[in-house]
Amino acid sequence: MRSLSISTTVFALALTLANAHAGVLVSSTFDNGDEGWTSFSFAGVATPDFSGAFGGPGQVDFDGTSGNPAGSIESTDPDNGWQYFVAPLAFLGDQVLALGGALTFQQQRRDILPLGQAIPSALAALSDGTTLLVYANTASAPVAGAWTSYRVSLDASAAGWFIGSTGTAATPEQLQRVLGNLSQLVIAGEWFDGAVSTGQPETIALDNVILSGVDDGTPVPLPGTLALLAAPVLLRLRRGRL
Ligand SMILES: [Ca+2]
Repeated sequence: MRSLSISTTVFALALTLANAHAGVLVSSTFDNGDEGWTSFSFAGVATPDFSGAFGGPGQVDFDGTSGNPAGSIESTDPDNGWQYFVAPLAFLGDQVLALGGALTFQQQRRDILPLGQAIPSALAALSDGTTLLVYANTASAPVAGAWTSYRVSLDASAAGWFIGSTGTAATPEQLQRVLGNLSQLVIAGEWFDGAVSTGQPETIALDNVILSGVDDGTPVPLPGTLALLAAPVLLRLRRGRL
């Protein structure tokens, strides 16, 4: 009966892991590269202007040794525009299943700038090419030496979302329409207004970007966390205790 028991346990473990990933539509954990992510320098002074470019398109740097776990990308602010990370094609197109879910990610500061300065007014922005929606930022800036988790709610009520061109609250129908035909998804890539004039460019790292149709209120489901949860069961399996 032991083999049956082990099979049942393995099946249950697989089911648990599958459930932990339930709702994940697309993700970037940067295990082996930048996965097509880039950056963009938008215009704007106090707040980003997503309809205009300051420095325009830019590259990100892949870091194969740093991450949560290893593998992340980072962007060093090259100008006085507003830097945002730009999602690759895998995150675009019809993502209407994300309605009711969330966009989560983690960031870490890789510079020595003092904190508590300017905060970008938009944590993320979405567009279908016609309507640009921004998600109001109430989060604190990432810090050095630790990964800070961020969540962009995609609740069907569209709470927290505003129309970029007017600043008025987005409607549920607008959020659904934009998610159904995504042509742009950007994530804040700098938290300090200004760059080269300080002599210490701001560098922000990004990891574990997850677009999910489920917003269960738990922290970002990291691969490392899943491995940790599974470890005791696997250990017991190896020891023949199950
Ligand atoms: Ca990673």
